[in-house]
Order: sequence, then C-alpha cells, then structure tokens
Amino acid sequence: MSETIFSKIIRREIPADIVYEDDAVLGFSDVNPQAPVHVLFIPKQAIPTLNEATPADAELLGKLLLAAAAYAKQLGLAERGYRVVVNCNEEAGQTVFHLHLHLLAGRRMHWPPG
Ligand code: DGP
Repeated sequence: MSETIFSKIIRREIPADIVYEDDAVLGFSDVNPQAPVHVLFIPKQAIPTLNEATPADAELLGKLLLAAAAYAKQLGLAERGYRVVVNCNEEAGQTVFHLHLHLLAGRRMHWPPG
C-alpha cells in the first residue's frame, strides 16, 4: 500500500479544493498551480506510479482520463484545449507516489515540455 499526502486528502484529513468526485476518482486543485487551471485527478485506490498499473486497472485509468475531460468541458475550456500529464518516477518529476493525472488549462502550452 502507498500512503501519501493524497491518501490524507481522500480521507479529508488535510484540506484541499476538491472540484470533482465520483466513486473511483477525486479531483482537486494543485497546491502549486502551473496554469490558471491545474487540477489533479487521482484514483481513490492508490497506485504508486503508472508502472504498477495492471490490466485490472484499465477501467480506472479510463475513468481518470474521462473525469479530466468532463471537468475541462464543464469549465468551458475543452474547445480551446488543455493538457493532461502523468509524471512517472523521479526523472519525469514525480514527487507524490500516488498515481495522478495533471489537468492543465487556461493558457497556451508549449512543446516540448520542460
Ligand atoms: P508530480 O510532480 O507529478 O508528482 O505532482 C505532484 C503535485 O502534487 C505537485 O504539482 C504539487 C501537488 N501537491 C503536493 N502536495 C500537495 C498537497 O498537499 N495538496 C495539493 N492540493 N497538491 C499537492
């Protein structure tokens, strides 16, 4: 099991700006936003990194993506565009080892990312 700060957010033991919730997924504003909209979508069932995801998690991974898309549509940002990012392990910049999907929107994105 991977206990991180995100587990505490799921259990409401520390505060977060929760903007989305369903049976499997929680979405909350990133504490260090990199865009006008920066929301993290996490599975309630913790997976440390994308490397530990298995075929049994396929539906859950799909739910994370669909939650991000639904939220972008809800904000009216879907047509303009948005970026979805999953950092996996240290070299990619992952700092919290509870799989999460970053939704970034509200400004022009650059490529390649830094
Ligand atoms: P990553 O670098 O991909 O592991 O992203 C982790 C993100 O989590 C990072 O952008 C900052 C955010 N974060 C870390 N601790 C907290 C917290 O306690 N609350 C919130 N809302 N976000 C956090």
